[in-house]
Amino acid sequence: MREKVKRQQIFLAPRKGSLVMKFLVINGPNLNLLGSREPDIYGSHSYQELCNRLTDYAKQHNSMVDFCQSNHEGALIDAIHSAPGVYDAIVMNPGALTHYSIALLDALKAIEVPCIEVHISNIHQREEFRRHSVTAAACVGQICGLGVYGYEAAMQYFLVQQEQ
Ligand code: CA2
Repeated sequence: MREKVKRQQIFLAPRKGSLVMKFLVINGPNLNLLGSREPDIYGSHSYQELCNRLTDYAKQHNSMVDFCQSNHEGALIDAIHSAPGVYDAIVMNPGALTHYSIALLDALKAIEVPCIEVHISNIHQREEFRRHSVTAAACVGQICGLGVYGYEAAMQYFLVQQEQ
């Protein structure tokens, strides 16, 4: 009997080194050009630097992150469809597709993986057409105007939620 209890305790204890969360970070059209121009709006970090920063952040929190950047709407939809059963949370900057892609909205609605929408710039301080997000309706929330830190803030939100 004592032997049985011991085995149960071993099974229930969190495995040393096991992942806390698996994130998928999706970036839409033109975000591969980060850092190459318009630094006043999008900052000076390159896309690769953003990925490195988020990879480090995930590692510090015993988590992992995969990235998808595409200039093609269909590829972004495929990435969203691939998330269930693989990732715990999505952090997504749909780029300009934010403002008009009902297809991305439908893809996010079709899955149960929670998503936070991130924008590097403050879309509410910019042109009128950037102020509305079509995709945010399928997201837990939206972070904008905090630069690339916004991606990290979104990951942190999911990590805190996961702890509760
Ligand atoms: O602020 C954001 O993160 C945006 O999602 C960025 C999109 C824009 O269409 C959205 O309204 C707001 C554009 C991304 C273009 O990124 C570039 C970055 C550097 C150089 C060229 C493009």
